Amino acid sequence: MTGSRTGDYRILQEAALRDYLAGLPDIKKLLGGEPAVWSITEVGDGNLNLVFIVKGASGGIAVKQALPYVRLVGESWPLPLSRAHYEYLALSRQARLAPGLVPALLHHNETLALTVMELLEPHIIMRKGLVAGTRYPRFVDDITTFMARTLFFTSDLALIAAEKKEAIASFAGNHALCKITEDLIFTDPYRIAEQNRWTAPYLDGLAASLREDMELHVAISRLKLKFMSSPEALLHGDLHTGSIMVTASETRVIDPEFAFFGPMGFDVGAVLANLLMAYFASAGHERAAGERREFETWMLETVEQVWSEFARRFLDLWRSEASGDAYPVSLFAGEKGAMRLEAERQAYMQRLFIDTVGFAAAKTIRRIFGLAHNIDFELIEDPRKRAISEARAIRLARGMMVEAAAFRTIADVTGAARKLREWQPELSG
Ligand code: SR1
Ligand code: MG
Repeated sequence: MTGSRTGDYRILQEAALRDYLAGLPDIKKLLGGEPAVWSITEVGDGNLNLVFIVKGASGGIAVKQALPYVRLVGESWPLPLSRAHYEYLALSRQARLAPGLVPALLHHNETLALTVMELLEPHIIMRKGLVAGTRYPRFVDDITTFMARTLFFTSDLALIAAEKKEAIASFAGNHALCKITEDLIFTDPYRIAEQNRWTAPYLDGLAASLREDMELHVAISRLKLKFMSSPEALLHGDLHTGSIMVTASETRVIDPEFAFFGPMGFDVGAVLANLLMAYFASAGHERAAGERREFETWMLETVEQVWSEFARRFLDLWRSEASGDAYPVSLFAGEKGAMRLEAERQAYMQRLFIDTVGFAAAKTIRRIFGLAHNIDFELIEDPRKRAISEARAIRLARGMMVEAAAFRTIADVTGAARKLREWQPELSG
């Protein structure tokens, strides 16, 4: 499966990619027919890479190649190609831990920073479906299975200490991608930064207030420290709804190039934040007032179920599959030990919930005031309407970040979101 290390990196445009793929016997066979008539389309709409869809007479594939710079910004922002290696490593591990929930890997070439994967069709990027108001009945089961299994089985609850430390080391080189997160999520939205942007002029006042808000600066700095210094488990690292492809009956998690060992709440918070943003954006996509109420009800139910099902699955794994060096069995013998350990499991989940709430808030604020925005809000054409949706999301996020511990349950979060849906913010301009 792994390609050769010979030759230098070069960006493969259509002709070169065709030749390259034609030289891979298994891929050539899968595509079928003459390479000259394969259709090759560049479809990458993410911030970093090239993505091609290639179709032949009998099949299709997706090809992802890392660029040596940030695509969204250009060559002025170099970025190591090694992220393709970490993405491949993460995908391989996720495929073992959560079978059927990531795309199948067909070929990888380290030198070209290129990976060939199964073509996900008719799957679409979940974010696009949510903007259109589509509900996904498999989503809760699939994403909570993915998170519970990938996080639990890469944690000290499942791994012995030596394995865990080796695993941390194998992802430690992905620090350039971590630095993007450290800057774009945990720092820039709270200071003047060249690449920040927001819905001006309506959110000018809110942007300025974020830069003055010392309680928020303390809270985001605590989260940043936790992100940098808590290698709890192998994270996907960028688990937003643009990294999830869906149909009504299937879910696939893609793009783990930000993978590293970090705090579990960062992944869980990413999913919750992006669902909450889709919820707040929904009002801005209405053509008639109230037409998306049922969708919005489903969104908040989904937020609740994502946390509760994740927690249930994670705890079940802990009760039945714990084989790591943490919480030695010998320290929790007998009925008394079992009861105390169960109480500790509940306390652990409560701490994880507080982390999740905080990270979800950080993920929300960065999409409204930082460099990289999301189409949930961006596709709201009327900037005033967009600003109203964004201001509601920010009000919730500030509370979640500064008073994370006041949100005892996920229903506290959805309850606050539901109330804010009716709140009319005062806008600038
Ligand atoms: C410069 S990269 C901007 C963002 O795109 C990725 O999807 C990550 O979320 C990153 O923060
Ligand atoms: Mg991505």
